[in-house]
Amino acid sequence: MQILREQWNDLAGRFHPVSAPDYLPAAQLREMQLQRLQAVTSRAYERVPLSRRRMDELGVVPSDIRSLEDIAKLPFTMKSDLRDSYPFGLFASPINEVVRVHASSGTTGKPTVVAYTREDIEVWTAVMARTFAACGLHRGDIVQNAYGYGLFTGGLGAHYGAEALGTTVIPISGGNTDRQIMIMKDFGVTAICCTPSYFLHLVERAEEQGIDLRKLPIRAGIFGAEPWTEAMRLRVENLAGIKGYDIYGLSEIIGPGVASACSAQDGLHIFEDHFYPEIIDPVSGEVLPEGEEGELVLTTLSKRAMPMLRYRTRDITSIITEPCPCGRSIRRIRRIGRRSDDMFIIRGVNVFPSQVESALLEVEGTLPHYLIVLHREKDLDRMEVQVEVTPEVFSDKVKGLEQLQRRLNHALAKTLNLHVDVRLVEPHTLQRSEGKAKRVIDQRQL
Ligand code: DLL
Repeated sequence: MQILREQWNDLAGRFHPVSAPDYLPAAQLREMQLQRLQAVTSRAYERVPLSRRRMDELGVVPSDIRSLEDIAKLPFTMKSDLRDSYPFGLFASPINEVVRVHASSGTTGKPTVVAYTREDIEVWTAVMARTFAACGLHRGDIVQNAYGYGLFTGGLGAHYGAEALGTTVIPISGGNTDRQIMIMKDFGVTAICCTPSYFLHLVERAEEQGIDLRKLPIRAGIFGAEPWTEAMRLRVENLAGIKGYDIYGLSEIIGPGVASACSAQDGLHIFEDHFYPEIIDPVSGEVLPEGEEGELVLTTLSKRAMPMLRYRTRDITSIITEPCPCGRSIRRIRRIGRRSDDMFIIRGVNVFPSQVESALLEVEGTLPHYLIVLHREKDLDRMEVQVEVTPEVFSDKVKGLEQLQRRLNHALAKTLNLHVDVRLVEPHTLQRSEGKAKRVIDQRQL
């Protein structure tokens, strides 16, 4: 923390000392990763009974880790391991060294709990400061932090990082959209942090109030916490006259601050001095060659309170092998458009919600607010996509709506290879979320 506070960043927002680890020469980075991997493996083995048991079962001891490739010898950690050890079973630090806990809401039953020592908070702060720097923010920026504060990691994670970088933070948290718009306008906000779906809601509400965000000083959106498509990024950038940066993270690893887009807006740089990425085949668990698409597995290299060895994120991506034009040497992953567990199967066809989003955005006249409803009719699976139309289209003649429906049917059939029932709904009928959007309702009794 001390070091960060003493650091300055140049107003051009390009290179500054906060971001120095982003530019480490590859050989130096690999060496640092190996040392940290050896240390974290020992820590987990010595202090976390589950890690020791799993390693014993595989006949692996920490001294077997002699190269980075040896990581493949270690056991995976899964979400269910956190649930089964609820609440504090995976802590590697005594509670008097744990200065913070967060928890994910958990759709079924108990939440999953994660812990931080003071050193962990410092690392988190540093990677979030590097995130904001990569998104072009600097001292003098006024940052509206609309990620939720509380057990969710988004609010406090972004808060500490933005403060450490020297920006002015408005800790507004999520919700109360009218107040968000008032503050954005009155305080001359230059950047906002929230989920992309919430930002879309905010733009729409501002428009209703006759406020055009393109005329306000806001120039950047630091968006993440849910999958969103490249088409959605372009739409949002256009509507609000901003640049939309994709940021990625998950509570089990640290929260936001695992990976971030940069000025090139092409993939997300992983802060791999702290989080070691692997891509595996989600079915066999085998490590895939660099560049291939599969499930992202992350190992925390410096986490003290709750080290994670080979955590299976379920997020699908690939590592980009080409160097980035921004000059950072840390590797990039592709935008995460889907999770291995958000796929559903309709009449034998695999469908991801992100494919639906891309198809809808190809067609003019709809708002990117949509909901997928799955149901069963006479033993046959049906998929309905409810999509809001723009007010202009809605007030149009029936003929226009029919044409739009046909175009959407066609775009969806082309992308999914599947007939989908499209239901056009009035603007504002689908529920808006203040955080992560819910895109699928499955009413089939499987
Ligand atoms: O969502 C942490 C976060 C907060 C990230 C704010 C970015 C900004 P969890 O609630 O544990 O943590 O959810 C983690 O959300 O495994 C992904 O499936 C998804 N996710 C997060 N960021 C992105 C993104 C936070 N940029 C889960 N693109 C992850 C796609 C994302 N999915």
